[in-house]
Amino acid sequence: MPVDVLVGLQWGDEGKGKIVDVLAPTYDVVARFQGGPNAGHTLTFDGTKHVLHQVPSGIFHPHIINVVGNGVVFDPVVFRQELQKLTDRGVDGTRNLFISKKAQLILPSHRALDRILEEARGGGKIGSTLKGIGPTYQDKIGRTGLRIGDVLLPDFRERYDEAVARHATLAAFHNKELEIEAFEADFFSAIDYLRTLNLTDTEYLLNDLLRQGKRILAEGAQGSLLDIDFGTYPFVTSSSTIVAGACTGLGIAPRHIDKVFGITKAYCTRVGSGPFPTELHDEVGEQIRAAGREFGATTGRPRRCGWIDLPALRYTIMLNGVTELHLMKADVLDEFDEIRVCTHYRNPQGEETNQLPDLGALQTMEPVYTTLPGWKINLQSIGSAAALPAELKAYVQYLEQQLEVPVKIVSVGPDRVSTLHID
Ligand code: 2SA
Ligand code: MG
Repeated sequence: MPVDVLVGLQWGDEGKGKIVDVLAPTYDVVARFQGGPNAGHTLTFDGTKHVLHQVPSGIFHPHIINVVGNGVVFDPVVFRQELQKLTDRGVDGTRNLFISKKAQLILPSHRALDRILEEARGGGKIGSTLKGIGPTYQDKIGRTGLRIGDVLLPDFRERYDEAVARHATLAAFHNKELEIEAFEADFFSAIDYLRTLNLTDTEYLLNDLLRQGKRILAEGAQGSLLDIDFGTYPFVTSSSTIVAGACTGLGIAPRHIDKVFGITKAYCTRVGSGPFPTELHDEVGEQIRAAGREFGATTGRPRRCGWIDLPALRYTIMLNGVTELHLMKADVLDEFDEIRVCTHYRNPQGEETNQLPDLGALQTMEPVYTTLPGWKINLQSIGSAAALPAELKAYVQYLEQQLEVPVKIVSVGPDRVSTLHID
């Protein structure tokens, strides 16, 4: 079964881009199945840091076919900029790149609406990345969206104008104007560029490749706790970020899926609003943020930081059927005397649970911790899993025992080479 899926088990930024980059050489295809320019996948190698938003993380490997699937919302302006950046660094991103004609197109008016709707929420803001994600998925589900394939139709401009007129009505409802004129020239020139790329029915392409025995890695964006159904709704993104999203977002049947890589940090972060039971508001949280350089790869926002949360991880491992865990950014905890792990929650009545309750209840939960000793050495210099300090090995073993899934990778630094495989 040649499709493996990689998903984030927390609120995004688990280090998925790095792992795709490390695993990519063993695959023939890397495919994005949901999300869009809200994603920021950071890859570091040969001393250079690359941040990818919409381009699949297989792009640095010339033999890999990169696919932007139908489940994605696609901003042509951001995409062109990304490809240009890659070209400037000597990477030809377009050769083996295919974009689904069924992916949804993000228009300048979607971005404008994202801002207007977020402002209208007053105190209940989602903390959107303001990339137009929510309004574009709204149009998709409302059956009024424009798709990539539409750019090939002779009446694309009319369809665009109709959509913008509809969006202007929505903005007017909030006493706002779209104010997108300044962005339109850039948008249409990006559309012209888009027409020169491989726009195709990627579900046929992927299934043909499967028949040929090719191996596909589906690259998830954001994290499972931001999933539209199972995340901390309404403080979520607008797509299916769990493994099921790979089937609908690529047109691949479940029977083709084999391994599911669940990516988690050795601690936990969140950008945007919403509940985060283990969040630290003290200097420990500050220390994690500083050591982990925890700022959004897309928006630069400081990320909220806290300890690892086992009830949340058990939940997302269950939803995704995770077959192996990858523990990221262990080196960020190098300086800590002790590492805390939230094992379960306690509600205001003193009752304990190890399940993730719904939003209202979740906000009142108090995390219950167990404490493990820190390792207090610089992990970045360690070259093999066997050489990891005993305290980190004990931490890994504790997680495996609690979560009932093996940890197969421990990452001890941002570079490709700081990725230690456990046999
Ligand atoms: P949106 O823009 O509608 O998807 O926002 C809805 C919520 O989803 C969160 N979200 C994210 N959380 C973490 N990382 C994401 N990507 C960027 C990164 C974020 C950045 O990789 O660093 O640069 O700030 C991401 N994308 C969406 C978002 O914070 C909202 O809570
Ligand atoms: Mg990110």
